[in-house]
Amino acid sequence: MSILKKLALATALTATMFAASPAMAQTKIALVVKSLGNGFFDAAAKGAEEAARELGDVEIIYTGPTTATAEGQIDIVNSLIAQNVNAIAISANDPDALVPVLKKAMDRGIAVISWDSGVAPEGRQLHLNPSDTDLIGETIIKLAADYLPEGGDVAILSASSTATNQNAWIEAAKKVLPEKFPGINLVATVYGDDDSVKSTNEAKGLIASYPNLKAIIAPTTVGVVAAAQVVTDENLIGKVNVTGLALPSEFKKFIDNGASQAVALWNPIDLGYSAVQIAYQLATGKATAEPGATVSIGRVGSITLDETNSAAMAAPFQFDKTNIEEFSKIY
Ligand code: RAM
Repeated sequence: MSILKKLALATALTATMFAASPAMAQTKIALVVKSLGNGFFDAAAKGAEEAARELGDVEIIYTGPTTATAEGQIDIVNSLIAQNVNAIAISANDPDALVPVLKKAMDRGIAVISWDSGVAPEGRQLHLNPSDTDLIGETIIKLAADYLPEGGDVAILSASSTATNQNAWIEAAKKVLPEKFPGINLVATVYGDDDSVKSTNEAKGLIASYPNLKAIIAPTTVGVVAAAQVVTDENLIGKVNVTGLALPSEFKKFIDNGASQAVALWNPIDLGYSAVQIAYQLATGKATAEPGATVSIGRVGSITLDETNSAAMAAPFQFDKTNIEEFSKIY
């Protein structure tokens, strides 16, 4: 080999080493969402990037399937294991279907948490709920009941039928219905899979099937927009009130046009930020997931884990015509 070639090779090797070393020092955290193209998760990803900047040595891999299915997420988790990520923070499309692949990830030394929509305890080290599940369950019914003094028929338009978070909120809602909201009659629960087209069709179906429907409660940011658009298009403003969990930036126009009186949500940016703070600490051994442990979530505060290693971030906010404009500029 000529001296020039040797020199060139040495330079190339050094360049590779320099390029590789900062990357090797990085903690790679995958934020796996239910599906891509959902504004709620895009807002969470903003928070994740903010946490990464604050922590300094973190790379965020924001990923998810194109449709909200467990199968799609299983493929993604397998490829993240192959990429040797340090942590996986997942909002799961199914509490059980992901357990085997997430166990495999933990066996390989990858820190695994669920956030937003949980996986069963054996498939993760910790679960971060956005807010208290019972509180959200009651809030979504109250949002409808507040504008139905005489009571009436309401229906739920959910995300996918296996989504852990929506199912938990719906169960909590059903628990409080008979006692706290005796006039509210839940006539149906349907599933739009966090897909705009399917959610639109399901909302249309509800309106066609239940002529006395007074409110559609959609505890999903995708479903709530679809339902409000249907109510708008079918000239039902003032007849059917749409409510649930909505991203102010996407939903402001339906508070403005009266298709909805009020909705609620926690801060999705803070949720993504908190998930990364937690995943980072578990991956680097700075925190341990065990019942009773207090884990810092940076600027958002701290959480204390219950007996299932779960905790809730913060209370939801309510948005109506007095404040949605302000919040719509943030998320
Ligand atoms: C959708 C998703 C997400 C949920 C929000 C409220 O974006 O289903 O999991 O938390 O709605």
